[in-house]
Amino acid sequence: MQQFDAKIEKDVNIEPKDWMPDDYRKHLIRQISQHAHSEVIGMQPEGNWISRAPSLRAKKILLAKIQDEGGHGLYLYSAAETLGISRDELIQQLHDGKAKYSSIFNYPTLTWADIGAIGWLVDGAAIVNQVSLQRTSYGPYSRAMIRICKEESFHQRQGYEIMANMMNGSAAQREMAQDAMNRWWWPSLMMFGPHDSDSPHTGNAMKWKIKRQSNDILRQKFIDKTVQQAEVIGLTIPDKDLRWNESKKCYDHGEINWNEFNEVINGNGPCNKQRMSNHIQAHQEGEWVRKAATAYANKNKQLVNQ
Ligand code: BYC
Repeated sequence: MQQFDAKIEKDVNIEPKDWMPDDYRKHLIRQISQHAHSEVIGMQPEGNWISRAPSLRAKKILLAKIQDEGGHGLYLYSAAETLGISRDELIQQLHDGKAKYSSIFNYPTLTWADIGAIGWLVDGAAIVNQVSLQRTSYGPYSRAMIRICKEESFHQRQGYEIMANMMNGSAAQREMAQDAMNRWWWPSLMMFGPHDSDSPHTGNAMKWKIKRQSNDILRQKFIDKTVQQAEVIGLTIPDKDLRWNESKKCYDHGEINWNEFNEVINGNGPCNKQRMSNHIQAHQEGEWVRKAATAYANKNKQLVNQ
């Protein structure tokens, strides 16, 4: 325990074979697996628009982005597996409702502008959180974050480009972009989790340097950065209480609807049931692929050993 504490104190990464307290291991399995599930479930709202992208260029970019999200899920499942849990167990926890995924992916993508809003706001919020997590204390999670952040910055730019193009377009396109902004702004703020005073896991997460900054600090960073980006392209943030606070040098903002947040994370958001049933169906239909891949890998192992 003393060696573990000393490493945390000196910012030395904890690696899979190092001794670690059980609660640290459990905390990481919970957070990393929820993060992995979010990446994979997050492919669904965007996948909804692959066949309806407005140009071949837009379609190619969207396909590449969604493929990246699947890849992020794989890096993260691999990081979680180093803690002694199998991929099958992690997926089972998701299907049994024991593991969560990000609240944001329970909202529908109604128009093409929603793809812009996801890239700009959702990936933008994810980047703020993940840049901070690059310095998390668990080595495999930290390394996965470094790689993921590089790709997410492209995602954020593709979303902003869609929004900027629509704001330069017709009145109907500007209206569509503003409508997407109105629907995605508050759920994006909820991605950072409850206020610090209501966050049961933040105490341990900060003590063990799993989280380097709290939910509220990261949310504030995201707001301060995004307000200016919205202004540049002429979008209005749907918060009447949003104003610059000169003494604090940051934006004050209105209260988040925590009832809505709690409903969504407890399975009652607009798309929770659809997201889970799609995931379960895809998992069942993919069983033969997993079996074939495992058989192929085992066959190769046998050949090497002969
Ligand atoms: N949604 O004590 P707290 C992406 C839960 S995907 C759902 O503050 P913690 C992308 C929380 O789990 C990137 N649940 O917890 C993909 C806990 O419940 P449990 C997603 C939430 O862990 C495709 C309870 O509320 N990013 O970028 O200290 C396309 C109390 O919360 C949420 C990550 O996953 C939520 N928003 O802090 C496009 C980041 N918030 O577990 C883009 C990694 C809270 O006790 N995760 N809860 O049942 C984290 O940084 C932290 O886990 C959180 C929560 C900040 C989310």
